[in-house]
Amino acid sequence: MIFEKIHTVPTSDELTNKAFKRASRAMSGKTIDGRESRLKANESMMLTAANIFSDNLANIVRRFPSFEHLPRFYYELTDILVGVEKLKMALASVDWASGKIHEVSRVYVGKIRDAESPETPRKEAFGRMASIIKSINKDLLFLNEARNILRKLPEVLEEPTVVVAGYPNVGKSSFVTRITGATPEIAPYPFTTKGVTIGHFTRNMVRYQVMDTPGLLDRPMSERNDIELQAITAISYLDAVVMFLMDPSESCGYEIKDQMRLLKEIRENFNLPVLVVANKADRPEFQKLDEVQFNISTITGEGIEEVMERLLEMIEEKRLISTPEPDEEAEA
Ligand SMILES: Nc1nc2c(ncn2[C@@H]2O[C@H](COP(=O)(O)OP(=O)(O)OP(=O)(O)O)[C@@H](O)[C@H]2O)c(=O)[nH]1
Ligand SMILES: [Mg+2]
Repeated sequence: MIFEKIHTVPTSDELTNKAFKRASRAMSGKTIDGRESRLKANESMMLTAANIFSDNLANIVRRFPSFEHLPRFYYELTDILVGVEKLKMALASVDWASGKIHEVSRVYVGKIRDAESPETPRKEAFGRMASIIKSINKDLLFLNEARNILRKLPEVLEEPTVVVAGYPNVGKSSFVTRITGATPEIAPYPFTTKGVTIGHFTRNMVRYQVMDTPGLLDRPMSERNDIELQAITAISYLDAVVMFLMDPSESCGYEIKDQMRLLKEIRENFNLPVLVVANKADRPEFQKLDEVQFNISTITGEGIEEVMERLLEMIEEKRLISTPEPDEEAEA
């Protein structure tokens, strides 16, 4: 998972305790007598503390993904959930503190060497370092909160994806189970209670992912607030095609005209190819509709193979459009 590398971000107190504890442990067991050895001991304590601080701070920054290289899907979700600008600023503060600690340690190496009693400048250096770290405590707390939120993002791989949309009860889960042949995993998704279901299937040695989106693409967009809309829109940055599943038997409890309206909205809000499929063809109330490209039944299996072939074709067509030919690129 993209955000899994991020460890717990320590608070300023935790970080300071750790650095000073290590610094004094580095000295334990050593006999210190004479000016030269006192000097060395204090210098070494201070450098140890400075190293612990800067290693820890550098690790915090390094473990957050670089936002420029984050897949757009995750970038959008990160932005809604914690704010990319705020994250960048907090990370910049951590970076700043690391530089500052380094500077203090450079200055105080000299001071310790020149001092009458080297304990005094070493203690002063510790004080400076502690207050630098204290000054970024709010950034550390924010980063830890961000980390806890981002870790819960669904693991959506950069694999070609079929996003299954449609009103509740039309048979989305039945379809996903049928084509993936396994119980798909459920991943939490921001602003949904049910999360997204992600399953996989392989065709011609290529692995595809199917994403069922209960609660996301199953009711009119007009009922959504801005944040929910942004969470929904993030899906359109996946390498995906949408399969809009309808239930023309209306046994799902929603009228055809409402289902049609949702289809229209998805077409308007998503810059992704949409395949319209009608399910429950086995039911007596089933009706064939002009807008529908395939009629299927997840119970009898009728039409499913044809739908799969068409979806893979659409993924391929989308690829050809969005990936420029090598010579086209050379011309640009
Ligand atoms: N007759 C018939 N019933 C079906 C078919 N596909 C699904 N169903 C039934 O429709 C109901 C809803 O199916 P689900 O797959 O849970 O529908 P869903 O779209 O995932 O529903 P939500 O998760 O609530 O959004 C279940 O009772 C299924 O057994 C079909 O092809 N024919
Ligand atoms: Mg379902």
